[in-house]
Amino acid sequence: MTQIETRQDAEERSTVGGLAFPDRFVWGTATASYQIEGAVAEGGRTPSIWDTFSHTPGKVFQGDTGDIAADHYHRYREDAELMEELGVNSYRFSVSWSRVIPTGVGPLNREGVDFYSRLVDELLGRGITPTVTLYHWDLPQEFQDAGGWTSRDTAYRFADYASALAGVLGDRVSLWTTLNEPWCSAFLGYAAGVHAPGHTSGAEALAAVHHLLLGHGLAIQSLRSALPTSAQLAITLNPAVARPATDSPQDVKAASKVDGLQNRIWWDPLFNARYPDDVREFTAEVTDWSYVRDGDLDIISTPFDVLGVNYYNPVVVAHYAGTGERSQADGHGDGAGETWPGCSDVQFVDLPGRHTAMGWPVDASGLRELLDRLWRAYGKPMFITENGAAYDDEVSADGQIHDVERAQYVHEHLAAIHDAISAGVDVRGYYLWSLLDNFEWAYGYSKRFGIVRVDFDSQKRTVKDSGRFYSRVVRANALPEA
Ligand code: IFM
Repeated sequence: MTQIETRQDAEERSTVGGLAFPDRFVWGTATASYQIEGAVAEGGRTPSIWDTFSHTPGKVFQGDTGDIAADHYHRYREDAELMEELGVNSYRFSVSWSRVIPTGVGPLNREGVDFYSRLVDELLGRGITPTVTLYHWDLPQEFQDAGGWTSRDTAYRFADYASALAGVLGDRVSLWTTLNEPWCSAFLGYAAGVHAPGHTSGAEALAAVHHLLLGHGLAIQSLRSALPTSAQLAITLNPAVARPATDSPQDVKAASKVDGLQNRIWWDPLFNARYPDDVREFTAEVTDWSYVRDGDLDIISTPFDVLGVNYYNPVVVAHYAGTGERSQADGHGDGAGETWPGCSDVQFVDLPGRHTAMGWPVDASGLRELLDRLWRAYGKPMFITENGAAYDDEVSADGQIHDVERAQYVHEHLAAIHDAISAGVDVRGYYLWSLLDNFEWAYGYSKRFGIVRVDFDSQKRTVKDSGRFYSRVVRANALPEA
């Protein structure tokens, strides 16, 4: 333990008068396969849609790709050691489908499985509980060639993959998440065109919503039958806190549309086996929803155990009357397409105050509000499966990264979670996004979310001040006073 203070140091510094978290609260960090692994052509792995997209000129900032990324495929031991030094007790990572089942169908690829198996063993050996996400956006390219998530078949193949992976990791992994942020897969991938596969069709995005949900429901069923009864099953969503810019009925309606496409289009089918009427109505201009078949919603609403919540910022929404410049400050970049089908009368208004390097406002009250809403509506235990911030870090003369703003961001959001727990909301853990600086999708390596800096030339890892701050919180199981 060279860089990070010891448990004893931390306890001494700990938090007299601070905010204590419940016993057994899960303290983790999160990553995703394509963002950190690299080794895209090793061990039998075949290309995913993100390999194709990132290698297409003009799609990713400066032509960056995940070919090497943080080289985690070769450095997973070092990264697990870092986590142990930080003191985190859980690690959420995603599995590359095309690494474990090249081309997406067929038998398991032993080399691919071995990588994740070794990773899991390494973590367990260090007292870190592995949490698996099955799908964090890197669909095998062959499925995209056959329609991707617009094709019903992809949902069934996803369930096969879930079942196969459960068979090899299920003896050691107890928390499984099916999809990560399916909103991004559907709307950024098929409507806005800023994520793989880069399509710009509202109709495709809505078909993708349905098939992602169907894939989730089928995967929950196959995981349930393949895993021990103690396994915890989840889906991770990125719900919006969509605030109307004013109390005017038009702004309220605009915010409700965003709420419909980012929240209720997922929540209603998952928890109540139906799609929201208003969403079906205002999207009728782009789709007839004929891909929803009898029985699908029963599958989609198959019960799961815990809800994964990814939260970064709230948005402010206003009516757009069709004249003048339409503000698009929804924080997802300028796609060639329309991110929000059926919402040409909606615009996004920037919030005043602090922003991260993504241009996202810093406002932890949104997380507090969201947790309250979800808990009151569904009563499902929750994990914060992602939360964190990108800033333009600088390496100081002392070789360190004094990222005060990131630590402050984490502090404020943990305080919001603590407040929610104190009010009776069942939040069981927190996974900071991200352990490492990594490939931030269309932004390439220009945005750094890590609490550990990665020098992408040398692959050297350096714990940032935010990492030291998080380590103190984790070890004390409490948040120091601000
Ligand atoms: O990097 C992403 C992650 O892959 C999904 N959630 C949001 C993060 C920050 O943009």
